[in-house]
Amino acid sequence: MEYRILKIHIADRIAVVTISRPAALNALNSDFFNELNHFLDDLEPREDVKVLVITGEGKAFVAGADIAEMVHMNSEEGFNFSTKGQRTFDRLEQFGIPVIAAVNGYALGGGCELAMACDFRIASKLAKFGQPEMNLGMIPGYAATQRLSRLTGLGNALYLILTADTITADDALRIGLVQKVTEPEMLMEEVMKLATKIAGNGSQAVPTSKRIIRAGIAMNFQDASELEAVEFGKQFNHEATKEGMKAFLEKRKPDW
Ligand code: DAK
Repeated sequence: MEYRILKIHIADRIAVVTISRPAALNALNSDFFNELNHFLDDLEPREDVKVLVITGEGKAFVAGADIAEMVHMNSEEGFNFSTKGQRTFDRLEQFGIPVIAAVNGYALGGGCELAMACDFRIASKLAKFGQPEMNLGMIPGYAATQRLSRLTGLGNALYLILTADTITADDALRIGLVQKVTEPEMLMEEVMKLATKIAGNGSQAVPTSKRIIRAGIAMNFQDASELEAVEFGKQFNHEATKEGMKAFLEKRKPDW
């Protein structure tokens, strides 16, 4: 597929996807969802890629769903657009490798929801976050009503969605919406450092941890702990686990 919106760079076990529609502040349209799904189809079976990074080109990460496309939709098209977006974001959340949002600028509406569907959010000091849908007379549609409260607590989710206020990266850090804030010029360096660190950790242990943490949050504590025990046991079938323990005992770095 020829990508018109996504720029893709894969090296050293890390895939970086840059959303590139800067003239529209990278607003999410149908073509974006088609391209991202196509890319995820290609990436899914690859064993050489351990971490996915998503960022935006220009002054926005993503300024929301594409209002210019949405304004012309009838109810059936709106339903299809909604379904496609929700499935894509769920897919990212469940994707087999960790996904990092490198939030370089505006992350508003669907853009904030995209960042929240990723596993971590590292933000430039210039980033701004918000769910401004109320200003358009609508509610969030890509799960902000659910993910924002899980990430930041009920009060913060109610505040951000009901006021439609935009907050700074430092405030996003304070409420737990992002994990780290960097100087703008250091953003990609910090993100690549984090991605490299994760990519170098025991290869099956990273995706397994992600899967269990995400599955466990929807379970009661006892069932989730049982799931952990089952998965913990399965690891002993993996050479990587044996190698990690052997390397510790032999006082050397593991050879993964
Ligand atoms: N969609 C389309 N175009 C957008 C856009 C967007 N979300 N945001 C910005 N643009 C376009 C602008 O129209 C402008 O285009 P031209 O006029 O140059 O052709 C260009 O990007 C530059 O924007 P500005 O001139 O406005 O730039 P400023 O620096 O002055 O302002 C801004 C930056 C981010 C503060 C401002 O652009 C802004 O307020 N943008 C809209 C932000 C917003 O309201 N985002 C939320 C969108 S609603 C659903 C699922 C999801 C959703 C809805 C339903 N279902 C499941 C049903 C999600 C909804 C949303 O995300």
